[in-house]
Amino acid sequence: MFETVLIANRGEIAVRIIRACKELGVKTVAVYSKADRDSMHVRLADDAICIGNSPSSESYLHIPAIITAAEIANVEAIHPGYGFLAEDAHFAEICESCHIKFIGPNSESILRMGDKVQARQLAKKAGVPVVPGSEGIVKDKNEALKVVQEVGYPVIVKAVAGGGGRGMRIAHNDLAMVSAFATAQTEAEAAFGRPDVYIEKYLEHPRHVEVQILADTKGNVIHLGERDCTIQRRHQKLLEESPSPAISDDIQKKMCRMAVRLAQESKYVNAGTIEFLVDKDNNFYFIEMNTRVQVEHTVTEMVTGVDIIKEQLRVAFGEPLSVDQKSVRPRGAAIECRINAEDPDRGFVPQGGRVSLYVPPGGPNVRVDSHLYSGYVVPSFYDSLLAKVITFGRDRMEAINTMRRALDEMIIQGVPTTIPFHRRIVDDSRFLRGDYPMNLVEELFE
Ligand code: MV4
Repeated sequence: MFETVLIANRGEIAVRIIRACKELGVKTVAVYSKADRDSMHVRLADDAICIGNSPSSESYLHIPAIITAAEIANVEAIHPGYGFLAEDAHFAEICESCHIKFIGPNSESILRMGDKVQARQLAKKAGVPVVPGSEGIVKDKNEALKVVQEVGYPVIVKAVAGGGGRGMRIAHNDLAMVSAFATAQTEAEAAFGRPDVYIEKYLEHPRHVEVQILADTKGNVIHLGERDCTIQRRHQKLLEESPSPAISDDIQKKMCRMAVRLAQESKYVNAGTIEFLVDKDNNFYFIEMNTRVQVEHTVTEMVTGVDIIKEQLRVAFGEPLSVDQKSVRPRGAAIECRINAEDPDRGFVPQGGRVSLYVPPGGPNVRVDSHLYSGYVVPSFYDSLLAKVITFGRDRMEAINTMRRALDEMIIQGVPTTIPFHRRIVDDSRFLRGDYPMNLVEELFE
């Protein structure tokens, strides 16, 4: 196993990775910006190097500073976490060329799956259902109107270099199509440096269900079941659960089988997530693949008992997965609530500040992944995630009851949080029935 690993991230995921490393006897090197001098991941790591000023561009996104820190600390590998450089193929390539193991897929996989049209074509080739839509990139509005003739309105225009909902535009008729197409191209150019867009049939009120896969360098590819991430607000996931309450067992089995097939076909290695949409007729369609560990990996860990970060470290070191498909038997149900420093009653506006008192929930079947402590100052330079509360139950209702109890126990004073939002969601009748629409949040809060 590696001797020393650098964590090129911050906050709760940096703490999470340090914990996995410690349990494997791996030494850890934290990197931090000036704003994060007093943060938890700096305290927990064996060593810590300041890599620059507070803005992400001058620290967590500053590749020369991170590589320099890795060289100085003489680490064998870098774990990128999620966000920041986790899906930056250029960064993975630089690690490879500096003989520093990038803990994740190789740069070629990141590049290919980051191109949403290539990913879609790969899925099609692997026999994985994709949303009806354009073959590839749609060059101009005439081509766009031709695609619409085949699939019919409504359609959604998506950025090839986008993902996670960024740069998407919906159109319900030709007039709207023309402007949506032009706007999506302009936005894609501005946001991703590539104006290329593609078109899909717009699915009304789909469920967002994703499959966790793990693949090692020995040809083993397994899935760890699915997660339902339908409760989002402006493409930000707020609550995730496993298993999905919205799909039948046979759909779930087919979806997981398809996810494994796509990973095999694309010779994927390490942890990855295959995202699907499920429509109201229970058809599922591949939309994109994430080549990183995700915030919500925790609910999969709770129902399978597999430590996904440890598997990432093992695979990166060249070891086989410590589990095979037969030994993965998800049981029970798990729910994760993302506690953000945002005020749900003021449009979820992010707000930093000093946490005067932090009392996490505890007791049976409660897990809290967080970097908070009493007195911690939440910087306003980074995303607003403060903590993830994850609860487990033998069935979904038990997990919900435990979540309700955990949220009532949790104290975070000094900054506004989304705790009241989650408290309302876990009491909402549609949520309790498990048939919540994708815009439940907008309906409840706006
Ligand atoms: C869609 C869609 C409807 N039709 N694609 C893309 C990124 C992913 N995070 C959500 N995305 C969507 N893609 C087609 N063809 C609707 C969404 C969507 C969504 C889907 C399920 C649950 C919540 C959602 C929130 C915003 C957008």
